[in-house]
Amino acid sequence: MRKLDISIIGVPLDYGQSRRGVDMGPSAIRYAGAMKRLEAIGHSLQDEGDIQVSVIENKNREETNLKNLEEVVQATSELANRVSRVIENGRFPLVFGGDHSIAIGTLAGLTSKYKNLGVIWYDAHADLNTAETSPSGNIHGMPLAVSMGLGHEKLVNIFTDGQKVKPENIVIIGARSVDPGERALIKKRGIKVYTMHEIDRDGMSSVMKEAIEYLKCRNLDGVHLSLDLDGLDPLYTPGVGTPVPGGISYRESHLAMEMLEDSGVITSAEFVEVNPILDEKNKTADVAVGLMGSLFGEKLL
Ligand code: 4U7
Ligand code: MN
Ligand code: MN
Ligand code: MN
Repeated sequence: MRKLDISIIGVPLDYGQSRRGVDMGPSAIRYAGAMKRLEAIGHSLQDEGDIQVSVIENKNREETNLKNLEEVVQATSELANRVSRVIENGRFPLVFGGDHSIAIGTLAGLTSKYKNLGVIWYDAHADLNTAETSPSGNIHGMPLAVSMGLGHEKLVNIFTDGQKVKPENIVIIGARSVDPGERALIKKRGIKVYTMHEIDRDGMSSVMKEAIEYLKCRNLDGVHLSLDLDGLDPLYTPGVGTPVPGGISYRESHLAMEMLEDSGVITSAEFVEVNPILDEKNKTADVAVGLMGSLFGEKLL
């Protein structure tokens, strides 16, 4: 097992969507014992604290249907800087959200080191909307499109200009709520998606085996895991803002994490969309920390 120097970065951001409370995600995940859990496995942990999220008092806000654009730009720019500093110091970035718009910053920061980065997007949603296709105007439904260089220029040009991730280096796992514009983009760019259909039909073991092999054939210099807790069925993770029934089970998710750990491909990770206000006794944060255990090498025996 790899012994890692892990740096935790919290991002208390809830401006990427419309339900308050997900800004308390980082506290909930810390409270659920993330540090101790990973230290017990043998990793060395450092908590870098939370990045500062500001309310921007800008009277001349530009006309856009993107909600809280300036706030999301500020927080994700700051996060990109922090992530790039962590990897420059040879440490493994582990980011706690916050809503999924934070992935714009994480992926941007990772490009300071990784020039051919792979991404595993574990989510009920594809997060491939742009201002034109978004049904909601919520930026947490856009981070994967932004990282491919599509969307509002202020988001696309965070940290460095343009595309951060190639569409053929992305694998989405657990999709079951995909908007028409997203579906068109998936087809057009040939993005690899394992929906719930493939997980039901072939089993998680076969899906993860294929996903890992697909990424291994792509000559990547790193693979980022972006895990939205709504990828799991809301039975297991009720504390999320956009739950979709018919999701990935608890055991399937642990298996997926264990297979990623066995493969040794993951070089950074983030756990997002934990909303303690919508949760039942911190259940969702507990599941997040359990999954981190499996991802970082905790064994049953
Ligand atoms: B999450 C949605 F319309 N697609 O764009 C949108 F269904 O980060 C939901 O995956 C996005 O939780 C969910 O608003 C974003 C909607
Ligand atoms: Mn989602
Ligand atoms: Mn998401
Ligand atoms: Mn959500």
